[in-house]
Amino acid sequence: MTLREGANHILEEHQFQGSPSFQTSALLSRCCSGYTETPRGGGGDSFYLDKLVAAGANRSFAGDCCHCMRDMNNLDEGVEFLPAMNSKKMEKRGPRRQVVVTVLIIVFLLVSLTTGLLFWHFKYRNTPVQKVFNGHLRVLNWEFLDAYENSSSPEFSMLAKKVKSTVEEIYKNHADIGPYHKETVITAFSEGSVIAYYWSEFLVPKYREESLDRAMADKQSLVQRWNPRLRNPMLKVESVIAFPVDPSIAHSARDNSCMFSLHAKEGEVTSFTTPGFPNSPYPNNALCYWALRADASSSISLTFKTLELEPCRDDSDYIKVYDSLSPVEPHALVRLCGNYAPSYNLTFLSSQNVMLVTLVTNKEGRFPGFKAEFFQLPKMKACGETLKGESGTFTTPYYPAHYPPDMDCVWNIEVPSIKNVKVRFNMFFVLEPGIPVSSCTKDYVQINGTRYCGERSQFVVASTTNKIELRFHSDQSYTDTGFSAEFLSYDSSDPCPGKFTCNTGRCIDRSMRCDGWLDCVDGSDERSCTCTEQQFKCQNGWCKPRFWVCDNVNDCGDNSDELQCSCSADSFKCNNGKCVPSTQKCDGKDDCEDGSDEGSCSTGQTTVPCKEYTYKCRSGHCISKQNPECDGEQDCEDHSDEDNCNCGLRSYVRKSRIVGGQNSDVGEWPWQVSLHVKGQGHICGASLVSANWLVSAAHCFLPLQGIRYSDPSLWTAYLGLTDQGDRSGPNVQTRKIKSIISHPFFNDYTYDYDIAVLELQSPVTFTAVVQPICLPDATHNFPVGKDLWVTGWGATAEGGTGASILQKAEIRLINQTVCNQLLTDQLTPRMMCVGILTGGVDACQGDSGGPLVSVEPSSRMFLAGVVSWGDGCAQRNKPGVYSRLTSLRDWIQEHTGL
Ligand code: 4AZ
Repeated sequence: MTLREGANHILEEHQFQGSPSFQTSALLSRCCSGYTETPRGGGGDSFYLDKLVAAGANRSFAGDCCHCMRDMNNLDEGVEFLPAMNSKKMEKRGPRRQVVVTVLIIVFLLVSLTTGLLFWHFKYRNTPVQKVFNGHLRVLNWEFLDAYENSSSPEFSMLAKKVKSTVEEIYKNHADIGPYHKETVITAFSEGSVIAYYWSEFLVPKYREESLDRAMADKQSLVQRWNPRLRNPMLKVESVIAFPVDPSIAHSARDNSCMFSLHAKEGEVTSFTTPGFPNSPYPNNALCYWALRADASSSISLTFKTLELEPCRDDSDYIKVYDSLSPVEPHALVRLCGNYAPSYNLTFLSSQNVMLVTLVTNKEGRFPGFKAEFFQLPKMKACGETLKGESGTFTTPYYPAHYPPDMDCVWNIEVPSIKNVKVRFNMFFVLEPGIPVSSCTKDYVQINGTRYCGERSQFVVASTTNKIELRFHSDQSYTDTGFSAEFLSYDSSDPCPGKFTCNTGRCIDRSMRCDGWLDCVDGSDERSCTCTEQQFKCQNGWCKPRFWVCDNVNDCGDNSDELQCSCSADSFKCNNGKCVPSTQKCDGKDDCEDGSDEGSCSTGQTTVPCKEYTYKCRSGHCISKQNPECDGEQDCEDHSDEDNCNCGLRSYVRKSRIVGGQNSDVGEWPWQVSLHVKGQGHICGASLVSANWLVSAAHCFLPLQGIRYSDPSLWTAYLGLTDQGDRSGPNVQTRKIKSIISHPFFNDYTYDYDIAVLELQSPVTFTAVVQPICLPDATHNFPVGKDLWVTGWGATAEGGTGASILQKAEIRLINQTVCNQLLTDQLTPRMMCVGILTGGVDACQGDSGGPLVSVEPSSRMFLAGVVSWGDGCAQRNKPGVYSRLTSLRDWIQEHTGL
């Protein structure tokens, strides 16, 4: 295959305790409303009431309550009920009665208000929150002992006790922390002098939570104060810092049934797995910790060899790796869920001699888990270098592994003084979750004051001098695989000799300038163009080949190439661009000649008269819905449209991030088959369509140079293969061929009907890397302009040699009429053109027989074509030709039963 290179609105504590207005309202409510509830001994409420007691509030309650009662009694005494006849007395008493009523109303209002306030205060403002913090501190005046690595050793317990009381002392001295502290547990120690890891639990009123968080995360605020009683504190500590954790994680931390402590052995690789791996799935509702350590002057390299967890969701099972022995977010290196292809780089480096791996699982799902390996290596001393010369290469530390956190590297690059220098990043992965590439505030590459971060395809940064300084910074959390770059010297007057220079500095072929294709990532090759006779001028100014106009593809970007093609108001636009009167839509006749006016004419499971373009259910009834097979909806009454749908899905969700390159990942195309002939190696491709059957191209089995290639005994099928050099790998399945059936109408001159089916001598086993592709129904519509994928080990350039690693290319389905013009009327209805008309991406010799697949909206992949022929490979305006599966579908069914 040839491929172009591709609120603190709340009262402060003193107000809470001493505010006169607050005390008054509390008093009225408790006394006058008869609220006599006393503080309960335990639970959250007692905490706040204890505080009131401490502030003397109870005393003032009692005192003021007496006044209140007295006032109330006075009022009661003043209300006298008189005989109605005593009008004189009534008149006399009238004004006094008004006063009494007014006072009563005021009292009532005050009581209601206070009750409300108290209710709000206890119910909401003071709701106690349980908070757990994970943290670490450095003990300066203590030597590390190996025994500290074992939490059940007496040495560990002794030091843990000391650290605990020191931490408690520090907390006690802090007004935002001390009153709320419940418990602190020391979980681990590591070298340097001694770093202690711990978690602390707090019970804090909601409105004090923020100030607690702030105080706990502030290195400056948590300082050891001299306790006058302890003239010489046993431990001298610094860098006391902690971060909140999910309390559910911290609580399970008390249960050490799934906690492991491992120390790297010099020159050895240590492996560890999830419980039960690989024979049984990891447990539900689990929290597991693996504390990894290395010697003091070493760092750790950790690799997940296999990893298969529950697919990623918000609450799915996950693994988190930390550059610390404390599971704190600011030191998190990665969060992993789902599954990863074996080639995905899952190697992580630590900045120090410790690492923590945690597994958090929910209550459902059964998944295998992981196998991981780690070893120690000397801590990196310097990062970056001075590079001199005409050209050279450099990478981030440990590339392609994830670079370590907390790094700063500087490369000073200098080329000969008469030249300028540019840096080309061939791979660039400096992505930090949640950080927009516009800010690059965490990990970044900086050149001439500009920061670059995120995931980028190949790009170039050029300097207008012979020197360039490149800085790389990684912060304490989340790392990526980094970059691989080269520096090149160039002549400032001609940066791209014989080529066009994109504004990004990239050099492209001159022929690519103003050809309608964006070859420079910034589109600079298509700006300031004068459109030629053969080109159409888009409204936005781009020039595009005229034959792209009205091809159903928005080539201009502003759709202006498709605007003059719309059908009149009373007509219907067919998928092939043809206009038919609206009255002909759904009239039971294929007026469009591609069935599109008769597709999607009925709803639900309504049956329609069977036609060429209607989908026939197994019952014999027909439905009018486009592409109903295996789309996840039951369209036929007998559900036959959703039968035999165990196809077209990859096992690995995460693929390797290969940008620009076109190597396939292991398991990325699990239906791809390599057909070998004894003594000749790979000859053709094929597609696995069931456990016993392959689909390939008839021309692969034509006799040649006296060899009868139609003889099945010559052939061996390799399945689950990615690298031709690794055919004996554990995932590869080999099968001999039982029979080869080529289409009887195959024409070895025109290559019409270029299709064959091959029966395997024994069925294959479906695995993560061996899966069948879905066969489309004969009525399946693959629209013009759709992106399709072609894969194979064919030649990487016309006349070149085959690839060792399975190649992939994304190409577009081209309008049949347009293509027939380009290929001088050589197309038949059994053929279709798919390619990139600018050239550079195509199938080539050796890809023949291999799959051309379409990703359907259901995410299943369907076989759309079989690599057949072409006028050379990857030439401009010479797309590859493929056998059209839908036209040959009935024949496949006849011979395979599928
Ligand atoms: C071949 O010879 C071949 N460019 C396959 C595909 C193409 C050309 C040649 C398409 O097998």
